[in-house]
Amino acid sequence: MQLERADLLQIYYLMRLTRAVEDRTRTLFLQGRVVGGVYTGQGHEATTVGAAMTLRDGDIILPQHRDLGMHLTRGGSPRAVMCQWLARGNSPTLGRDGTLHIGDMHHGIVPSISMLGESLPVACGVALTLKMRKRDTIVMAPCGDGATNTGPFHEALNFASVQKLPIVFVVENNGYAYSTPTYKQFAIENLSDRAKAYGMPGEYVDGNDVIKVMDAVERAVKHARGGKGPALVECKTFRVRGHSEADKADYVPPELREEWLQKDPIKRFEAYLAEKSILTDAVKSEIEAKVKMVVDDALSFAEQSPAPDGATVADYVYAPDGPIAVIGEPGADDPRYVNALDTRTGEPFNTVTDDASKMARYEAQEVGKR
Ligand SMILES: Cc1ncc(C[n+]2csc(CCOP(=O)(O)OP(=O)(O)O)c2C)c(N)n1
Repeated sequence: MQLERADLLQIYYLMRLTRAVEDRTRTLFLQGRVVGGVYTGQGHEATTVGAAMTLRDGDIILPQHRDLGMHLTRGGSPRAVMCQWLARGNSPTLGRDGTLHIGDMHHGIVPSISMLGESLPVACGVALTLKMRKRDTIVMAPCGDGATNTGPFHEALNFASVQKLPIVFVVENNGYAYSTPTYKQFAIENLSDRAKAYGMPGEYVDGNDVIKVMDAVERAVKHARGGKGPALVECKTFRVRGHSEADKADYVPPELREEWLQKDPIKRFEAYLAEKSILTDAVKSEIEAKVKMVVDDALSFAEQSPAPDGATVADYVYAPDGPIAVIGEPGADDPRYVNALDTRTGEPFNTVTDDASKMARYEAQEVGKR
């Protein structure tokens, strides 16, 4: 895959930004300022940023709990992320949800579902929609090694393959599903072998080498975009922190963690860039300053943002009558504005779902029906 100097530095910036946003979040967590748990993808940056870099406008991703790198690479805003961590009223879920359930429909980012593996059938639904609409856009559906042992994973792979859906499954094999090591989870060497059982191409790659990740995922993306159906890439990486920041991960042998710390994806990419004389000390300092500025800005934006208004607590309990959201098609500037299809007429129209009086009328009507 041909990458220009600017692309390589952009990848490096995104990997550093992902790490820095998570580092700052960990500090906020220790200060008791994060509402809910903190789950990081530290060590996964080559996989998450590299995989997402292969996508283009209109493609849809369904990032999971280690995938902040995908979120930021696809255009998710660090300000929104910080607002979500601090549960501010203007966060993507309007302060209503935990840190993980962050999405951004304007950038084709579908929020994750807590139940392991359950985002994968949803990814199939999204891909089926794209296929029915004859788009040449695709879906990227990441999941962990643990998730590959759930029923929805197998159902999704089967359905995607039978329907020839444009999906790239990215399995982030990071050695553990919470405290369960991979050798207690499955009896095969490579999870990419599971692709064969469903009739789709599967390959595995060093998930800590961003160039190799992009290369492999690019092949899968080409396959999916070319109408040949789904493909799977297993990225072998490691979860260098606990399952969440509340987990000390005592069950991970220290020498194993140390071994993987030596293979840190950011350090490896730095060495690669330095060898090509792309990352000089001056360029590195410039990028570090930019990362710091973006993270500082995101945090101060979140700190100045209001808490949710308690009076609105019951808003959004019911979906508005009729419309369904059409993802991947940006609406107006209001982040809560969605393009929609009327389920009765099939006609497109726009709706602002946070219109309080409309919601109140709707809810009164619904309560009256019961
Ligand atoms: C159906 C279900 N079972 C258990 C959990 C609790 N849980 C959340 S994440 C996780 C481990 C996930 O492991 P893996 O898929 O390997 O992803 P990783 O966290 O390692 O990235 C577990 C057991 C859950 N969310 N859903």
